[in-house]
Amino acid sequence: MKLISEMINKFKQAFSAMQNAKNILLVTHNKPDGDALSSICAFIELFSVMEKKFTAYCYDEPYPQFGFLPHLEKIVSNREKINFSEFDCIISLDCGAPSRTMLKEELINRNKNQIAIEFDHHPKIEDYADIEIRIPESSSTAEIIYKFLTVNKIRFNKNFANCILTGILTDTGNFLYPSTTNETIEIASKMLVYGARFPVITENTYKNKTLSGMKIWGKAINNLKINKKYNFAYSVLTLNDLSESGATVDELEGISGLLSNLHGVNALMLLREEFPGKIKGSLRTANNNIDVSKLAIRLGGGGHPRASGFAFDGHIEETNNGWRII
Ligand SMILES: [Mn+2]
Repeated sequence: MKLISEMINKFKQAFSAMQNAKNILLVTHNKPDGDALSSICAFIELFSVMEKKFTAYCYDEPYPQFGFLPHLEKIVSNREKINFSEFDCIISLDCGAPSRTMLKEELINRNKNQIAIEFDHHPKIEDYADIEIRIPESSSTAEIIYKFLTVNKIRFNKNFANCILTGILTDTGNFLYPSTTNETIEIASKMLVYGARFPVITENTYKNKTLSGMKIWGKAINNLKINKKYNFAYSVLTLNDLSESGATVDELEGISGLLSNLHGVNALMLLREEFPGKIKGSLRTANNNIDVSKLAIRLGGGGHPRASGFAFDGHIEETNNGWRII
């Protein structure tokens, strides 16, 4: 396991802060994906083993497809149930930006005796944590948690294993995205030894498409075009595409990953109007010499060099010579 000593120290510091804490708040990002939920469930497992008092919070209710994760039912989504000042330790997981906790104000204005610990693999956006554990080269936050548990000599069990493998599989598109390293696969393999159930995870996270979901994926493939000058592929999903397919916004997850299988292009962009007047964009590349996050940042977003996103106000309209954004 490659880790610099600074990171090992942070892992130890974070663990001792957790040991000293009286009441811990765990929080992951809104619209939680597999990595977000796996990360929070892994910590619920840890604090159950350690017999710590904690509350796990996520602004949006977890999607039922993740019901196979241990402790998922313990995640609270009712903001009223959270009295922020009660906690002496706040742990944010996989959030990218503090705003995605949906508790940004509270986090930024926390009391001096409230320690904030951040675990994340997204590039840094804002400084707010007392202990910032950020490894942008990691495939997933789950992979970072594996290292945290290992450094602190926590005994792995089936629950940890299922959480960590789920985070890795969902954030790497089952090992297909370029964020997958030999270490990622090594960790995944260890998780199988500890009892993670690979088929259960893929059945629930990957092989779970509905007819409307398949149709919207088909639309995105159908709308795919290539700009020959820049060898740049792009596709759009209009409001109309979404309503015709009957797909929900959640079912759009993973489309850009699918489109990025297109061979031989420099990069790919997917624009989708999920709500009237609100456009979301994702950028992907398989080319190590291209950093799509630079373009995403120019467009007000951010992300990783190989996978980033942005959002802006506008409306996608189909014209005789392609699409237009107004
Ligand atoms: Mn993640």
